[in-house]
Formats: sequence, C-alpha cells, structure tokens
Amino acid sequence: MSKKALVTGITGQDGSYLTELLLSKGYEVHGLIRRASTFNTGRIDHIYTDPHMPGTRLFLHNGDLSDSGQLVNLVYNIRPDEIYHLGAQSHVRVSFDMPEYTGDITALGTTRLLEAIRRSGIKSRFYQASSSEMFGAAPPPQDENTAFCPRSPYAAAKVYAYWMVVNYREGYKMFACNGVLFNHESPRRGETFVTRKITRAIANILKGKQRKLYLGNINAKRDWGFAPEYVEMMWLMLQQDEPDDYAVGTGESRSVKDFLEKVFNYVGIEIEWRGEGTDRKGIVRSLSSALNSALKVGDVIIEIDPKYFRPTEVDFLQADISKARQKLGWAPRTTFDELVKIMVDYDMKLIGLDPVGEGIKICEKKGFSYTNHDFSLYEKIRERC
Ligand code: NDP
Ligand code: GDR
Repeated sequence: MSKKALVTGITGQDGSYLTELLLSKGYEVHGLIRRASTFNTGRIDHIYTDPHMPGTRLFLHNGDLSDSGQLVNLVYNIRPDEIYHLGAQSHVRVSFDMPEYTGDITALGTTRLLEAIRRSGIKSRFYQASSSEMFGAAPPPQDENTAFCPRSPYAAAKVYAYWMVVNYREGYKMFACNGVLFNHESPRRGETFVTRKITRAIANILKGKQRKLYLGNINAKRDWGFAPEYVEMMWLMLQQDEPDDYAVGTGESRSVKDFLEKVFNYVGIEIEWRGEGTDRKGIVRSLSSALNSALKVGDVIIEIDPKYFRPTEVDFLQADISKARQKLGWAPRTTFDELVKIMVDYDMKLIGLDPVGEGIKICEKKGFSYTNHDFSLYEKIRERC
C-alpha cells in the first residue's frame, strides 16, 4: 500500500515541489485548492492527470483554511498518513494591510487542521510550515532555542500556530513537527517576493519591457536557500521516530542589495550606488557590449519606493542549523551564487531570452531528479499569456 499525504498550499511554491517529491516516492497525494475564477494551478499543471485515468496518484479537493467542515471531511475521508500544512497568507508586507485575515488563515487555519485530526481520530503525522520570521528582532544566528520576537501580523500568526503544534504534540501525543524554515527561493517563487521580483525585473529590462525596478528596504539581510532542498527536509522530519522542531536554512546571510548586485553582475551589468535613504539609486556603471541595445551607462535602473517599507522590519536573519545537521544529516547543497544564477536563467527563459546558461547547468547537476525544472510548466504559462 502506498502512503497517502494531504498537502495544503499545494498550488504554492513549496507545495508544488513537495508534491513532485512525494509522487516520486510512490505516495498518493491529495491537495487542498481554493476555488478561484481563474486558473491557480500553474505550478502543478505538469503533474496533474485526469483522476479517471488508471494510475492517477494526485487528487485535488476544493476547500479553504477558513472552512473547518471541509478540513474535517478531508482528513476523515482521505485518512492521510502524513499532512503537510503549507497553506497560509504568506506575504509579510500584505499582512500589515490584512492583519485579521492573516490571523484567520495563517494562525487559526492551523488550529482548524489540528482539530480535524484530533476529532477524526486519524493518526496522521503533521508538518507545520513555521517561519524564521517568528524570530523577528532576535539577534542572529537563530536556532530552535532562540526566543521569538515577531515583527509583523504574519509572524505573530505563525508564532501562535507554532505553539498550537507544540501543545497538540504534548497534550494529545500527536506526531506534529514545526519546520522553522528560513527564506527559500526558486524559479517558482511568488512574483511579489523580493528575489523573484528582482530576477523577473532583470529579464523584463533585458527584453525591453521594463525600465526601472522599485524596491523597499534593500539593507535587510536574509538567509536564502533553494526551495527543493527545503521540501526534502519537510519529508525527512515526518520520517523520524519522534516528532521534533527544526530550524532549516543555509547558515549564511546576505542583504537584498547583495542579491541585486549578484543578479545584475551575472547578466553583465555593474551597478553603482548613489544617494542615501529613499534617494538611493542604482545606476549602470558598466555593461557588456551585448546589452547595449537594452541599456546604456548612466541609466538609473533601481529606485526606492517607500510603499514597500514595512511598519516594523526584520533586519537580520541567519540560521544555525546544527540540530538539522546532527539529527537528520541534512545540509544545504546550493550556494547563494548558484541560487541567483538558477533564478535568473529561468526567468530569462520564461520571457523568451537566451539564458546565460550557468544556472540551468547547475540546477541539472544538483540531482533534483524528482522536479521538473525544464518547465513544461513554464511553457504552458507562456502559451496562456
Ligand atoms: P506561497 O505563498 O507560494 O503558497 C501559499 C499557498 O497557500 C498557496 O497554495 C495558496 O493558494 C494557499 N492558501 C493561501 N490562503 C489559503 C486559504 N485561505 N485556504 C487554502 N489555501 C490557501 O507560499 P510558499 O510555498 O512560499 O510557502 C509555503 C508555506 O511555508 C507558507 O505557510 C509560508 O508561510 C511558509 N514559509 C515559507 C517560506 C519561504 O521562504 N518560502 C519560509 C518559511 C515559511 P493559492 O495558490 O490559491 O493562493
Ligand atoms: P520575507 O520575504 O518578508 O522575508 O518573507 P520578502 O521577499 O517579501 O522580503 C525580504 C526582504 O526584502 C525586503 N524588500 C522587499 N520585499 C518585497 N517583497 N518587495 C520589495 O519590493 C522589497 N524591497 C525590499 C523586505 O522588506 C524584506 O526585508 C518570506 C515569505 O516567504 C514568508 O512567508 C516566510 O515565512 C519568510 O520569507 C521566511
């Protein structure tokens, strides 16, 4: 009998990689999707098959994290061995505009699912997508013992959900784990998170579709890793003899400015910074001759727009992953430079440019054989545009 998994947030970045991983391991996967008036399954279209076809192992169910009835129904009827709870209002900046909704979905959504397990009496193992944002203002490096100091409605909601998981583990002896994951990115990252916003912008600029990139706080530092590796870690946590919580990151931290400079250097553009605060500007200092038709020296291509500032910011996140290394034998295998190259290449490919090429080769060599990075997925998205 193959194992069954229920995945919330299956249409998101992590949900799509995790589903590919689980299918490659022989699981039957059930995903919760939200009803939308437009297609929202772009990241999983390439693995979806008609459920009438023999051998289908991926099934999608309508539902919402605000609707406990359907959550109970799904847990009771599917009887999953493992539940990966990735669904959330996951955007930190947006959580300041929608704090109540973020609390409802990101915090209470977890309680609804935990209660669905408890009330149905099904012995599902449970993974909670906790976040390094919970550390907030706590100084780096952060690990499983660092006190939380949340700096946004999103982070506060995740702290609540984290403790509910601990309570259900202790109170009801559930096999429930918190993966406290630091930022992880990929060609499938949501377009409004800063890394993808930057890699898409460079592709647009080179294609002549965008002139400038507007950003918020470029001094913030994050521990950025490659998403497929992090979903491997989610699975690993649920295969252990005992449930536990783990911090997952790379152990290295870079600023948004570092990320920007790497992206621009990779395609042959050197940036010079002028001005301070909201007057800070990124100007083309030099560029390779192949790019002369798209840009020229002296062009202002980066500006600061205060609308992207957050009322309270998280300045510096850097993981201490000693526990994950020791207990699970897990270690990241994609560097920051490699991540940048992978993301830029796939965004160039997506927009119809010839990619620089190093990133695609790196990605192929890393051995993520379960994931389709050659993007029938992106071909499809392009066809639709
Ligand atoms: P995404 O934003 O890409 O995906 C979020 C998913 O949640 C989507 O499938 C979305 O559906 C779904 N969702 C949102 N609201 C609801 C709702 N009301 N009911 C049901 N589903 C809903 O997030 P990621 O894949 O990047 O992250 C996965 C999880 O991990 C999230 O919980 C996030 O907070 C957490 N996390 C992420 C990190 C990262 O760096 N990526 C780091 C640490 C934690 P739809 O497609 O319809 O919008
Ligand atoms: P984060 O990711 O808030 O860390 O949450 P995001 O990419 O949104 O921001 C990272 C840093 O970049 C700064 N920044 C900008 N951010 C965005 N989105 N857009 C901009 O224009 C911009 N300019 C500067 C931000 O201020 C911030 O400091 C992500 C999400 O995936 C969460 O769900 C997850 O829990 C955490 O990572 C770990």
